[in-house]
Amino acid sequence: MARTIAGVDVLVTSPSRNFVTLKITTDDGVVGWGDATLNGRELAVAAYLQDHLASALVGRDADRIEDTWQYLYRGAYWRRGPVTMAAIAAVDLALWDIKGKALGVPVYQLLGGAVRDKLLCYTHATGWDVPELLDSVERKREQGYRAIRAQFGVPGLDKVYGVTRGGAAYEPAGRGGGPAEEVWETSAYLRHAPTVLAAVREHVGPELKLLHDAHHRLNPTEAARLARSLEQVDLFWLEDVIPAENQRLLRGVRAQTTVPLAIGEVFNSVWDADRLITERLIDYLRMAVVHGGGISHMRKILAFAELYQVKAGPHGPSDVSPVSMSASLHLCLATTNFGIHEFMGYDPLVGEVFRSSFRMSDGYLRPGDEPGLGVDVDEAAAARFPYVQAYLPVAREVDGTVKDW
Ligand code: KDG
Ligand code: MG
Repeated sequence: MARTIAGVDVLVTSPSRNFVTLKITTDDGVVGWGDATLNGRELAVAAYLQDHLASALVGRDADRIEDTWQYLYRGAYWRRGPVTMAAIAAVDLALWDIKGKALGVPVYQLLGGAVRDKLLCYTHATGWDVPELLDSVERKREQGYRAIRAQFGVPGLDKVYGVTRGGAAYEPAGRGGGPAEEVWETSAYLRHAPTVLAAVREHVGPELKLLHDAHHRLNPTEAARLARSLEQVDLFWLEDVIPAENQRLLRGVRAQTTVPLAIGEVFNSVWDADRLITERLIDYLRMAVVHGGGISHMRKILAFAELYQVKAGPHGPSDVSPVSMSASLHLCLATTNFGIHEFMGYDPLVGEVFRSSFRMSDGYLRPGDEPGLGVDVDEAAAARFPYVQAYLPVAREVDGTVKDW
């Protein structure tokens, strides 16, 4: 018997940071949750869902996940883009959650069943100078992590994105007011990065998996120089060495280095990633289910990537809500070409709103046994944390020119 979508509600909540959450309720009382968080542009996705999708969804067959995906993607005429794809992802995740709950199975069972028991995850270490960074790495090692992303300050600069001083926690979005501005100087970074990462490698020994994110700040020549200077550090990956849309230019970087490359956290559809996959210009695809159209689209992209020996290395910062984190866990459990997942962790307030059954220990993420995606949202708690304007910072060159992300 068909199960019909009866209610569509959008929640915007800010337990330490903003999240956009979609609730779909069926006529027989099953509730599914989706994530539509787009860091710094949250209200645009909330409006897309509320003003343009909600009424079109009510009355549809909740079991027809693929048909609903096609209806929202092909039917709208306007395709792709982060706002559209995050909105479609939220609907998709909520419908997978509903199907799992209705059938009494975790979502990964619906995707063919697990091909592994747990996901290897990397987390973040950050410190302005080498002693602070090593301290941060040690704290993450004590928590059991076997893979760590190391970010550090640059002499001469006041701030560097993703880097804190004095052991403070890092959060991508600054809360209250407009975007902060930071000055960036690539030459100083290129001089400094090899020494710092070599010091980290020497400190941790050969086994720990070390990663580094260049946050799209380099041109291909600078990227090749950086990668070559890091060959001996044995990085697990070097991330976002050039702006993600400059795909053809990645060939030049690739030809110069054997350091594994990861790109794609800003991608929204297979069309953003096809050249990188088919020419195997990357080793890891960073797309997240919330920004890549949900489980339905991401599983096709990962199946396509499998043909080219490109692995999934999904984005998992604090701005990917526990609902998407869990959806990504279920998808990656059932995906052969999974490599590693980012797990930045959440402020304790996030746990007051999102009750997740996944567990992180020993550097691995494991699912719970609940049917569906295994995340429940406490709506009363969500209402206690209203939206706060928050943005990623904007970087400028020393002369004031806006710099690439
Ligand atoms: O919203 C964007 C941030 O989450 C992103 O900049 C963080 O680069 C990032 C990463 O790899 O987690
Ligand atoms: Mg990144």
